[in-house]
Amino acid sequence: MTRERYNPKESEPRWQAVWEEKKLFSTANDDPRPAYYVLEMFPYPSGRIHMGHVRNYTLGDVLARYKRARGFSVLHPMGWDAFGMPAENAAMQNGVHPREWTWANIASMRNQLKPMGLSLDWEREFATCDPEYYRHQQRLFIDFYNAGLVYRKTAKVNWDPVDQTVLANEQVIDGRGWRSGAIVEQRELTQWFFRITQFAGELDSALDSLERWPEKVRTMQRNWIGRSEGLMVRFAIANAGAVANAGAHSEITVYTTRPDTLFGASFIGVAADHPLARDLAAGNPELAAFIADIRKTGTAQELIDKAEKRGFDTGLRVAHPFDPDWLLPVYVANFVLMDYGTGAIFACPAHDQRDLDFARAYGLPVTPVVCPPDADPASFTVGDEAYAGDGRLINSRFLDGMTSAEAREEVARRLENARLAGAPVGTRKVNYRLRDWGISRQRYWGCPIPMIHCEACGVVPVPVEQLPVLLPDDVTFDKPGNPLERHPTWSKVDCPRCGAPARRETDTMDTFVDSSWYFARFTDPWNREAPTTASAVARFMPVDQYIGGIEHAILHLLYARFFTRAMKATGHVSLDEPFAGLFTQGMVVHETYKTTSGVWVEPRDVRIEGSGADRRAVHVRTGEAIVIGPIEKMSKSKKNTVDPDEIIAAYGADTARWFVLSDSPPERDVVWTDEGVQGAWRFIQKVWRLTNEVASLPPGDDTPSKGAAKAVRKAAHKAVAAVTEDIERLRFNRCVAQLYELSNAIQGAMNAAAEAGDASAETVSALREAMSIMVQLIAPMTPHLAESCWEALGNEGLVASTPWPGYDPALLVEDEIVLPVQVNGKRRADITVARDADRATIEQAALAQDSVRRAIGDAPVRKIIIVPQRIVNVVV
Ligand code: ANZ
Ligand code: ZN
Repeated sequence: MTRERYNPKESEPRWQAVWEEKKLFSTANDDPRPAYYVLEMFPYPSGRIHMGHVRNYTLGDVLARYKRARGFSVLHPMGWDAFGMPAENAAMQNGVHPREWTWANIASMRNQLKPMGLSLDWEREFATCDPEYYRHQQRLFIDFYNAGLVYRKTAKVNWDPVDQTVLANEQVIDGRGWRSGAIVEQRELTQWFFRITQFAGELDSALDSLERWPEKVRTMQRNWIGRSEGLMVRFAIANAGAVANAGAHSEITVYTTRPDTLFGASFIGVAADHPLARDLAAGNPELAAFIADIRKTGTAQELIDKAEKRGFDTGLRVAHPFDPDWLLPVYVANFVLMDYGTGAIFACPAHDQRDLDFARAYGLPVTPVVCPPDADPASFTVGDEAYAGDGRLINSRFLDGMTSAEAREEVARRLENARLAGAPVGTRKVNYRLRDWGISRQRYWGCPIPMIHCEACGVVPVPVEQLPVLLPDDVTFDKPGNPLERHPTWSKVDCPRCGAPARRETDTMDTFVDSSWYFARFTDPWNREAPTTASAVARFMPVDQYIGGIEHAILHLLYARFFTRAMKATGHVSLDEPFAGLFTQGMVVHETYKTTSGVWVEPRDVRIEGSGADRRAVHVRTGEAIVIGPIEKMSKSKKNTVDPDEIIAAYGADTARWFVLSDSPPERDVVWTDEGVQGAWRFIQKVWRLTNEVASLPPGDDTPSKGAAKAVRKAAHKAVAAVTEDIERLRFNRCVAQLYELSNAIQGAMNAAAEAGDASAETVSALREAMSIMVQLIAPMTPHLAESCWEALGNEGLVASTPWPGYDPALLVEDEIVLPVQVNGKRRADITVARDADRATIEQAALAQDSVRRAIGDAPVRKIIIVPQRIVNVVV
């Protein structure tokens, strides 16, 4: 009997070599079996993998291995999201070239990933910074351009003064650059845009069809897209002649979602960039100065929402659409955005907080017109807080008494029929908050935009046969700004159309572009002619299960959904939605530690002593007392990280994998603890010990089994059913619990058989069967251990290529049931009887109970009611 400890240092590399040699995880595109595509969000090559990666890839790997065992041809690839600022920062700080830095990081991270034993198809690996990848991205860009999905416009942009680049609105968080943390400024630049708004409606409505996406993510996307139904309303300008430069304007069109509040209108607000404001400013230096001033705030919504409300009275007056004698002032207002709706609003201060703040600042009327359901219409007033909800209309002439919904409809109907200069005053309109995606970045380490600017021809795409537009190698990083722009020759080219000297575009693409189609490229990364191959896309797409962090719930996923539609429109794929199933995993978190003087200390330098209320920490080397802080996401800044390399070196990959799967549901955070890791390690040793005990059982003799056989078979078959269902639903922590239970059942059966002296053939083979099943079930999670056990049990081949076990449904049926017994409706006892026990047996068992007999006493039993499988009632 082997009593040796399981040694992952020896077995893990050995099994990895065997899998690789047999090319077990290479996926052939012409495999006749049905395909299953599981993908984890690919990593940025920062240099080292962290526990978040370990968790993410383990989750995907369990599914990949399971689906393979279920007979699917599984596509499970890995690559690198390799462009981006950190490489340039490294170049600036350490003088290392971004390319070298990136490829060196990729090499070391690949070396860290391989020991995890992930069942990846490494033959499909690519990095997005490889010209063999980005040339195809340039091709897509040109195809999108020709399809009208890419355009250039001058726009106000968010400028990150530290990274010296433009940021998308999505990349501005609390008014700061998402990467640099610098306060964002506003600039006017000519930029390249993807026309994501063309698909706004589809991107919104198709969310309903994504049934295997978390509801939370769908809601976040829905809010981001921001569909609203409203009304365009035209207001006639009453005094254009009296205001300088207003002559060309006779009306202002606003977009409103609250036409019910029209009688609460107090003023009109137009954006600083509204054509009317621009024209008026040309004749009014004071207004021009005001506009220049408010431009300093960034373009991001949250910035504008937070900024103090400021306005400028243009002197213009417009007529209320329902009352030509009611005139409203027109302000240029800093909270009105040009790129939403029409860039103009009517303001109703009582029912919109921004309007209210503005009205209070400028002394404008505040008339409530919607009375909340719980307020008294006669006395309802608005103080500092607008009432934004629905209610009953007041102070609104013919709308009075209507609900908000009725009033919205009534106003829309009337204004659709009213005329101004021969056209309807009101038009219904659906609007989206979503804006087009600005992808120009003034950076070096990104995919070059394949466009050429010619004085005579304008913008000309690089001819497709000349792709890729390669990044030059000889660039400098000694000053901020775009190295491509200051390169002496790179941007100097001849115009492909007329041959005249022209200028290459020096902007590169936002790195979110790179990750917007990599999943499609994985289906055929060998195609040199085109970004995708129709048959491969058809075979593998959509991704059956995509797994990644919730931080990508909006941007990355929305861009990928847009790209898939744009690629369909340009003939590169034939589907709309890239990810049929989405799973967002929780984070790996850990306690934080500090010295008493407030310096962060790494977990590896801390020893925990005592437990419960007495639990305390000391520094391993100095013995000084350490303060235990809250549990937080592992981060370098708080030094509460645990290095996967160290864990794998000490315990092996299987222990790390088992632990990240075991402690909490995969969508929740998992707390990394030393005790947890120890527990995982002990379980792995236990499975190994049990395997060897079962493997060394002598062949059974022909005495009849003493009953242990059936119990252990039942436990194993039940575990198959339960683990199968739990894996299908990604409830891996429950699989872990099932497997703990099964190991206990096998151990129990071994002990019982030994005690009873039961060495029957039936029992021995039941134990062997149960142990083999245990090994098969655990294989997706701890694949190396499983191979070693499979070998020790003397089974054929590799468990990694063995079909998933089935189960015998008959063994899942409980053959005994518990029935409550009542006497005159009062519960007195429970009896355990065979599921198919007959009436007489049940009656006899019920009446044999002491507590039942006592309750009956001397009274004669009048009848016994038995509700089959449910209850027994004795009536006296
Ligand atoms: C009058 C009104 C009264 C409004 C009221 C709201 C409350 P959503 O739902 O997000 O589409 N709005 C329209 N265009 C704007 C712009 N360019 N800049 C700033 N605000 C703008 O928002 C629509 C509402 O936002 C519109 O409805 C408009 O104000 C404002 F009690 O019209 B509302
Ligand atoms: Zn030209």
